[in-house]
Amino acid sequence: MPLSADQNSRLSQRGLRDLGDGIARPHYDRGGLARGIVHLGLGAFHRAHQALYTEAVVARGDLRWGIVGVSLRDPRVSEALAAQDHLYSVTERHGDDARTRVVGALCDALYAPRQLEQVIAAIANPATAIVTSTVTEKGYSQNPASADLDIDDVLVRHDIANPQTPRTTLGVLAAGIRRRSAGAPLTLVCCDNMASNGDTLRKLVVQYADLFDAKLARRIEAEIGCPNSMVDRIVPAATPVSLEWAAARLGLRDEAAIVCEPFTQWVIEDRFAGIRPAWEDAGALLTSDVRPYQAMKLRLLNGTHSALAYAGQMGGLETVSDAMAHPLVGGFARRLMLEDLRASVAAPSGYDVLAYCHELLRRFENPALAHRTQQIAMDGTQKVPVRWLPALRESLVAGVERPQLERALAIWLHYLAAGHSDNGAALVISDPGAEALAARLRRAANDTDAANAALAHSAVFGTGPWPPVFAGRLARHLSTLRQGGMTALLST
Ligand code: CS2
Repeated sequence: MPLSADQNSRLSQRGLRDLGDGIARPHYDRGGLARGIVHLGLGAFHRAHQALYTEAVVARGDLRWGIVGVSLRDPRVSEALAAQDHLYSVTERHGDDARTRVVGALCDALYAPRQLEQVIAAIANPATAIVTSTVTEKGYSQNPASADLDIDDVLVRHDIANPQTPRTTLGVLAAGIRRRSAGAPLTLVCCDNMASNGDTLRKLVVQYADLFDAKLARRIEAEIGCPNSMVDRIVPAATPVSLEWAAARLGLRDEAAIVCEPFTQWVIEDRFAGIRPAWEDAGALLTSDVRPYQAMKLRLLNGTHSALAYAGQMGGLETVSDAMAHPLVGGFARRLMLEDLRASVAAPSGYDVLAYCHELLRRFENPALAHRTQQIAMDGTQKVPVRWLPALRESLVAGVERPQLERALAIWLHYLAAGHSDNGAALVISDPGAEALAARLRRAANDTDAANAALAHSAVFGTGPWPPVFAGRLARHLSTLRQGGMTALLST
């Protein structure tokens, strides 16, 4: 603990010298940073993931890659960062081990609804070669049933009518690209947990642009790079407790402090329109095909995470490590990952998937991370179709039963319909798409109707039919859950 620093004063450029010796910090000239990257969605994940890869590149002397961060929905992070010279700390913790670094690569933090002109100008700036994004699955205005642009969305309609003053991610991107001069190559790197995330972003932004400026749409198709990427690091949202902990460690207040796990991975398709940071020097893997990595990570990590989240919520288990320590829930998560999900994954070449699974389970058990099951449970109607349903459908087509995955699905549906945990505590469900599905479940006359009504909800389950035997098993699970809760289902 640094003795000279005052825990009540704020992290700042000047305050860097007061930090304790054990805390890494930027030693390069921050004032000399060019603004080569714009990032949309300035949440904890970006700051603990892509920004750290960039920080390592900048620290090696390539000052072209300062980041202009943009918040699209909530001003709090950009305000907190502006008040501390855009510096923030990242502490990697596993058990009792902790390593802290203050990151300097962020040059600016804008709040789009208030500073839209600056955001558009930053994307249009010829020095900007990359726009990265972490705006969550629902931030791309995609219609889940068709996988195309959701043209009925009110914000999309607003942006099509007012392309100069957009509110959506796609609208902001298109407005910036529209203003860029020709001959300044730009690459969009989508870093959200979606299959073929780069291809998806390209399709959506082209569909959006086509609605008001066909020339712009053709230009995006021809000139903009959209590599797919797989991102991985467990980064829980900050809490008052984690901020206090960071302040005690730094000896300074850091209102944007992050506490995350040590593990980090980034696999990016090497398909850039122009220059890019040498992220491989910081450990990123640049490769020609990201899809096997994406499928492996979305199914094994995110798929198991979602199951832990819903079982955890039903069992009153606050964090992922609590859920892993619960004999029934932990055992269920292990079998789900090691048996059902692993069998559905084709390994990337040279990859030991079993070792990957064991490492994942160890990461989930990390007691130093308060990763709340409620956080992971958010937006299930966006996550489940990516994390569980492809594996389930492929297996059913092949005539293979996936008992753990089917139980996970039943627990999620029960969670949506019940609205309270097994011991009666009210659940906080944060998912704009949930109500439509929950209403179908609640209206059903019995469990068979409920299973059929859920599977017919195309926004989540797609338009292809599901086998009746599978619907029958799901109905039986729903009935067990209704009568005895999650514990009864996982004890069978
Ligand atoms: C989590 C992810 O909140 C969630 O849905 O499953 O944020 C997960 O922690 C990251 O994808 C890990 O890389």
